[in-house]
Amino acid sequence: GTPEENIRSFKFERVLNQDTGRKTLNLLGTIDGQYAIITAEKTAFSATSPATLVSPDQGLTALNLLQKNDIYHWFMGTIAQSAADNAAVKVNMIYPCTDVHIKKYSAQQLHMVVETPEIYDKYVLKYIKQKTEGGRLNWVYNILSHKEESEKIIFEDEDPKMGFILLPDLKWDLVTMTTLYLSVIVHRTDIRSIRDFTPAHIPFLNGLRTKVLNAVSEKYSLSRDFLKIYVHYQPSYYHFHIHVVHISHDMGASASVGKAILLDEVIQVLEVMKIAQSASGKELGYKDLDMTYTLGEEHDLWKKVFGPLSSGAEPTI
Ligand code: M7G
Repeated sequence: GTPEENIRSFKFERVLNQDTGRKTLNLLGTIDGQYAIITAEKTAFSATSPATLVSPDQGLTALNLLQKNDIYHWFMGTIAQSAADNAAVKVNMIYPCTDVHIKKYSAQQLHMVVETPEIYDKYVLKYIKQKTEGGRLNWVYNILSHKEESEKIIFEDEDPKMGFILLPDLKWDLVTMTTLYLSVIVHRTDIRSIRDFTPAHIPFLNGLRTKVLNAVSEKYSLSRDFLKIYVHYQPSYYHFHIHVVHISHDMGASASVGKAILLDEVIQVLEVMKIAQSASGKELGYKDLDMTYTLGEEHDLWKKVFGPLSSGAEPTI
């Protein structure tokens, strides 16, 4: 069926997660007998039309006074909406989804873990290799080959080694400037995560940073210091990419310590490694660092590696 037909035939099974602060809801269900995830997020108020909020046809179409007390009044209301240019909700559907998706979108307890170079070599690298197989990166290759989302590309540098594609992240609604969320996906396929970076990559990262900042500030007339540029460790997808987000967008876990690392910081760490490298004669890189980050209990790395290690057992990866 079409995406619209599929989403309409979604059979609800259970709530995976709900965040009343962020106004998001993650649902698990099935479509044609296959698992699917639907995530819904109420959109931010449009900053471009605050003047019409109280208008009965363009803003609050219905109002119901709940209570008043002295100078304080509270109402419940409905608001004028249009799916095309003033939507009430952004809905994402993953269909068919895998077990990994179900875990990722489920509520779960987090743990801080320290990934030493030894743990990385012995277990995590194996996990990462598994996660690059089985079509998990198809969406990335579709973007890089212009098979999907090509009309959304904001900027492309086609160089196979230094190049990349800059385009909207699927999390962005494409209109709300203060929730701007873009991705940079590099053309080269030899970098799975920041663990693969060495001082030799400094020119590559500096070039990327400059070109991305120029392209974004030009396209959206945004001052550069309104942009937060970071990478994830661990990411969900092991093909190197960068997140470019508006400074006013409160991203929650996705942009917090224990998950997000500023690109500028990565470059600085590599600069210091370069100095240490020439002083010691020893090749250095992100593979040599202890990486501290948060992991959810449903994450395979917790289940198979860090969970067992924390209770003195041998990892099962
Ligand atoms: P990540 O750091 O690997 O994982 O980032 P995260 O999802 O835990 O943050 C991958 C980024 O790619 C996320 O910000 C996703 O929203 C985004 N993304 C994922 N998919 C499957 C797509 C897609 O098909 N198209 C686009 N444009 N972005 C995607």
